Amino acid sequence: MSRARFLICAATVAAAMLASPLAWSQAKPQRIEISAKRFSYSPGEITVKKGQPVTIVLKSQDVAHGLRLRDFGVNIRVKAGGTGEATFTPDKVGDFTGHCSVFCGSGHGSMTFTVHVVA
Ligand SMILES: [Cu+2]
Repeated sequence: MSRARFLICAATVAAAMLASPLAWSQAKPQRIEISAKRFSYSPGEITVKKGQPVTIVLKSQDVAHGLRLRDFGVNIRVKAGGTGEATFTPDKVGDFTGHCSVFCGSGHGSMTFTVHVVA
């Protein structure tokens, strides 16, 4: 093997070793369970990292509910007592408000959720 070829080979191996922990973390989103009950979410806010994929698992404790996060193109809808999930990768830092996306009664309009995205 020529010296140049060896160097290219070594560089490829090093790059693969550096890249693999990242690939692993992206393949395993952080799972966060949220329960929905008229007319709030529990927890009502979460903090996640920019660039780190997250799976939100929404569980209804009573009637049908939803959770829409417009900023991240997420809309989870669940039936009464049901569970649903969605995965997204926050691509911007800030505080974002989500809303219930299934009419669930008198307090539906004020049923909100906050996502804090940190760097
Ligand atoms: Cu609702």
